[in-house]
Amino acid sequence: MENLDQLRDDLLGAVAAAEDLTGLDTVRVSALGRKGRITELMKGLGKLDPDARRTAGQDLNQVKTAVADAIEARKQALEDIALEAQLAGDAIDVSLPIRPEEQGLLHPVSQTIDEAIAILGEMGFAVAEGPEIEDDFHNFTALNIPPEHPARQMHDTFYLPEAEDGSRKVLRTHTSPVQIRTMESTEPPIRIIAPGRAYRCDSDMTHTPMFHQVEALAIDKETHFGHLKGCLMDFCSAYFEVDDLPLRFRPSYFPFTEPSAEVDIQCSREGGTLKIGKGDDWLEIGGCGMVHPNVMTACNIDPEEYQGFAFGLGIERMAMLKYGIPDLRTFFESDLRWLKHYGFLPLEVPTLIRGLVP
Ligand code: FA5
Repeated sequence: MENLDQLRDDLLGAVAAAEDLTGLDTVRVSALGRKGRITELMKGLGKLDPDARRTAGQDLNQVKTAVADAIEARKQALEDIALEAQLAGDAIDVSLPIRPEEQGLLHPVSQTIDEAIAILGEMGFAVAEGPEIEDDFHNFTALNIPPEHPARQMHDTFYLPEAEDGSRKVLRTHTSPVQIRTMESTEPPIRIIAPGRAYRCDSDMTHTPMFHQVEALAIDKETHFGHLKGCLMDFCSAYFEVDDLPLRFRPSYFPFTEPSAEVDIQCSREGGTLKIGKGDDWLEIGGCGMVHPNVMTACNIDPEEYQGFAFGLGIERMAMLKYGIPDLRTFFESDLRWLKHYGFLPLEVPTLIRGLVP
């Protein structure tokens, strides 16, 4: 029988020297596994005579127990070391500076819509809504633009695929269909505004394929063009925060209003910047007029009893002028530098105290 003291010392030394759980398991297999050194000695006990077997058996069992206990103790110690290392790696260093947090800003379109609603709301207009995918009747026909009418070509329309009945819906080309939907469902007097998106196949410095308008409709008895002018002038002075705003009504044509005008604001574009109220240029911000009797009749409102005015202003054009943004296409490029420069703090109440760009 091998020298058991030597064997025990060898194995306990190997257990103590195991640096990780894998190394420790190798020692365990070499000692106690199926072909381990202790196991082999156990198998050899049977060849000894009974007295020698008893003594050798007891000695061998002591070695086996000592080695097994040492392995268990070392295993526990190695697991503790591994846990300590993991905890040390995961530790939170409270002295590190916090990561910078990005704060979102309101897009100038949202800010302008908020401001327009605040001012027109104060004047007594309520907000109305309509679908962006509109039928031909509400976008054109009820607005006195029958099929084949040349005015349909003024709106570079996005058409949806033809339905089974041959009709084709459109992406609304303006917010004016909300006028029709409101007149269909509401008894006069009416005072609504409809801010929202509109779509036209158009793109240059002052046009984008998707843009926003705010529509206004007022229907009452004895409403006249003076009301329309006064309302628009008061709105523009409040929005642009300028008392003697250089604004002009330019005679124009819309099939759904008569008479009709376009509203222009004086501006300059010198040096690539847009400035309101200076220079000899004009930027159109919207169209307006007295609601055409045919439109009232299509909505079952008697034009002999009621009159009304309506206007539709381009939100981006209003923002361009107020904040000096020269190219409308930049509104929708999602450039973070642009958004940071022109954006507004989200929790700011729609404000009228913001000054014009110098
Ligand atoms: C209209 O859309 C009429 N519905 C406005 C109206 C309403 C007239 C009620 C009378 C009564 P117009 O096509 O001119 O009109 O557009 C009105 C304004 O929308 C323009 O002055 C401009 O400010 C803005 N606009 C039109 N097309 C675009 C575009 N592609 N991109 C950006 N803004 C646009």
